[in-house]
Amino acid sequence: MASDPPLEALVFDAYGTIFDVYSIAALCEQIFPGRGSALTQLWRGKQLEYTWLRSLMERHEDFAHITEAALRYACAASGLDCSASDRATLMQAYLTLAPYPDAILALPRLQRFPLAILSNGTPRMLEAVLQNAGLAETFSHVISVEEVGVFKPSPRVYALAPARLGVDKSKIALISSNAWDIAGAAAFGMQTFWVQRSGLPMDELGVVALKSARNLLELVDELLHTRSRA
Ligand code: 2OP
Repeated sequence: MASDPPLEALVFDAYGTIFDVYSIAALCEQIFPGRGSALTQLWRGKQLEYTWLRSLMERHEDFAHITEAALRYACAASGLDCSASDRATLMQAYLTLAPYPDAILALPRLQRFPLAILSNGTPRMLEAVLQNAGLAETFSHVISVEEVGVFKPSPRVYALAPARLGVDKSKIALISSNAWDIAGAAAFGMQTFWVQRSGLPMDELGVVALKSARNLLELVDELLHTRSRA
């Protein structure tokens, strides 16, 4: 909306926005020929479901444990026998997920802003995946939900951004490919930019993003010119 104040910081979701969680399908396919894509989809869906359920149950477990639990479920539900060593190989691969090419191209153009990561990932997972992608120096702040012990879309997670950046929430952009993450950040009072990688419609959660685009490159001009300081 025109009434939104100029942006002073950009906060990025990690998994699905900067990093392609489906890039692990190739390894799943190698281990389970013919089943890689379906297993990866089920694994990601259950991983997110477990974050929401554990937050509602108030039984927090970190994202590394949840990701492995979701993998065990996805293999069992698919009738796949996943050995401890296969699980270890897949979990290790989660630390080296491929960054999206558009993220690699867009992020250097946004360095005018303080850039932060705000993610369900543990500090160790985020450090590893950023390092592996050559993005360790790109973000001034890497903020994990482990600081508050609850997952997105809890407002306690989004409150970490203004607290760590020292910028009012109304002047912070949350950039995510996850519609439920956009909804949580918008409900909290941040400006939201949705990277509609899936092509699916916005979830019906009572809020819509300020702007949506198919990838991060399409957002660069909007963020630099339309939404930043006059
Ligand atoms: C995140 O990075 C899981 O995409 C979600 O917080």
